[in-house]
Amino acid sequence: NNATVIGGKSFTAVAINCASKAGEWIKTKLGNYASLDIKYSSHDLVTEIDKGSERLIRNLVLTHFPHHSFLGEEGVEPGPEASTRALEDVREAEYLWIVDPIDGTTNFVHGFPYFCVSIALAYNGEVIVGVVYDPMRDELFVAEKGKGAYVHGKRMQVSKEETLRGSLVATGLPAEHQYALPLNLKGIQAVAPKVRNLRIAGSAALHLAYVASGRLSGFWEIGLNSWDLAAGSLLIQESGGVVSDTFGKPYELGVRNVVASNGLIQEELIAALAEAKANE
Ligand code: 2AM
Ligand code: CA
Ligand code: CA
Ligand code: CA
Repeated sequence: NNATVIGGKSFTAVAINCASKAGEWIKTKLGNYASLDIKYSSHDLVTEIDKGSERLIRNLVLTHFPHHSFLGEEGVEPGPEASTRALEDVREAEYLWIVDPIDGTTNFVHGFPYFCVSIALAYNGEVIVGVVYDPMRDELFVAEKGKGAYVHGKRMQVSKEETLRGSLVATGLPAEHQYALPLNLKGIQAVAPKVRNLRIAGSAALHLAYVASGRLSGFWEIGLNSWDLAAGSLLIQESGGVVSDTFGKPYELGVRNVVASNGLIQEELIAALAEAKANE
């Protein structure tokens, strides 16, 4: 597919290079950085390492592709309105890089080793490359539209579990406490008794990568952003899974309330959230 190569430079190769370089640097900074800022509340944190990681990725991407657009979490004011506007501003771009420089900042800050770098490239609004890198385990998850998804160079496949009852499912505890957290607590109350068990490990993008690789059968969360979801969604789709909003509408950029799974438990998971009115 020629669309993925310009002047001999593969988009995917650049995405992988950015994610590994940023990830390796982040890892050296674990437990070893100076300043911690609070963005919105004590639940919403940012460090100089988030900003440094984003700068590194942005510089590398724009050196290779100076005419591409770039949307990174740390380039956007906090809060759902600003992030919606920021996406709308660049959504029409031909090539758009969507980057979360550290997904799982709270874990990073506490030394809990579960966070990642998430990098996606969208072409005319459709995600065509997704890379998620976990530096603590040196795990690189890579997907290209129509070409499958890989971890450690091996093709990934979603789990074959057919029931919620037999599923390990993950979710998140949103930092936004007005709307997203209460809604997701309702969802947790509804889903927890129906699944084998729940995991809330603190990185949406890594949870999505785990659904793609079959380690989890499903994931849902309320109030996420494009940089949390874009790369991981392609990983799942290219591994045979399904990503939608909480009503079952197929994933596209701009979806915030997400349900993702191996496809087999998608309806059951959506129904459990709907029954508890935990979907909007
Ligand atoms: P972050 O670490 O990049 O901020 C955990 O449930 C997930 O929620 C993580 O992917 C985390 O991403 C994200 N998250 C943290 N604070 C958030 C906020 N204020 N609004 C939306 N998502 C947030
Ligand atoms: Ca953040
Ligand atoms: Ca994030
Ligand atoms: Ca982040």
